[in-house]
Amino acid sequence: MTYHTDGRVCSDLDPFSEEFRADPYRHYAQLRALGPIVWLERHDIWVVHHYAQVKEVLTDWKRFSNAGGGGLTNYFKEPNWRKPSIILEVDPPEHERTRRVLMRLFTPGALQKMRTVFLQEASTLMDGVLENREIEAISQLVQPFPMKVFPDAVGMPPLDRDMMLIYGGMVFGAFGPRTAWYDKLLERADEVSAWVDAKCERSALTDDGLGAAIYAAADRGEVTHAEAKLLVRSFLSAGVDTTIDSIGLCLRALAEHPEQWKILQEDPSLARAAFEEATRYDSSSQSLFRTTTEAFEFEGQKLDRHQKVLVLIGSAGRDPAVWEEPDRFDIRRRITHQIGYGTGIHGCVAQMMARLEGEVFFRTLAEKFGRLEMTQDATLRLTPGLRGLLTLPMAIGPR
Ligand code: OVM
Repeated sequence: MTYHTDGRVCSDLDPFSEEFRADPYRHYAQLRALGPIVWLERHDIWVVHHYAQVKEVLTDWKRFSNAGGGGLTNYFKEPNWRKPSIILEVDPPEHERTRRVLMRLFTPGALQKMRTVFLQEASTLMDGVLENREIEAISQLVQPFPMKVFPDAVGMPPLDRDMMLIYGGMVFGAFGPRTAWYDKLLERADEVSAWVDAKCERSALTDDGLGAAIYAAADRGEVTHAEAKLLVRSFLSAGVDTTIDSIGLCLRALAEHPEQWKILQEDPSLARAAFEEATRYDSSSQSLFRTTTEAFEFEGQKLDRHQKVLVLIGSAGRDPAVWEEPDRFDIRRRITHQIGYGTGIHGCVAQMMARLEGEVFFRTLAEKFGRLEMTQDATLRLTPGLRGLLTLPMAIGPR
């Protein structure tokens, strides 16, 4: 239902409902048809959903702040379940200092070193998986890869899979509305936060990983040691579930488009392009939040101070104003400007590492796998702040 009050375009669509998230792209098209900015009465938030406005909001950090929180909870008005992130949930000038420390970790040299290790891990993992003919691809093939290479790169001992997925579920689940599901999820918040905290201590890290490099920056005075610990926490928060879900969705896209899988098999060097296209076509990160810092007019609508704005990057990836046949998954698409990692000063700081994980995963898959078919429909992992698969049953075979 759509209506207009005080010149506002309003809608009762709920991007956090299971129904919406089961098939978001159809609903994005409905929203795009309503105009550049729409008021969502279910949550009292604004939403933008065209590529142009998504980009504009993400670039304009002065009027669209991150200090109001990464999710629906408005930090300007209410407390949050965990200490705010000191990189995601702060604005300049504070943000510059913390961002710089993390940005420096992803030099071409550092990524090159990771690449060698990732290739080895992917190869070992996939050889093992290929001993089967039928698999549940999320738990057997997709999850194990980031779950291994990510903590190794950070310098952490192997992560307890269940705890890690519960924590990730909390971080991204708490980006959504306070429902019964939310309360249930956060029942274990104290226990899980304590687990994560312990993982981020300097003494729990090796001395040659990304975590140690963050603490070394603290030794040099670039951040405090307490901040270093929170930056390691940001890695753990943003680095595991996101890549698992992205790889899972890309795998499904390939299985659903056998002609694309064939193209990739014939030329595994397309792996990076395939992963990039999947990040446009069906991204694990569908939405982000910003909060207005003042009252102003935007696209003819009056925005008040401290209002939440939902930024649908998943819809930007399907905007026909920018993409030819946006609903087509095409790994040979010339794609240089998709914004599944966000953009601007808060654009994913580890996006080159994420791309590397995807590239290595799908290159190795293309080199080793022949048969790659879904045997049943996938089931969705229904975390409000993140899109991903819970299960993906497949029939597989070597090439
Ligand atoms: C953080 C954090 C958590 C979740 C996502 C994210 C998309 C960052 O704690 O810094 O970036």
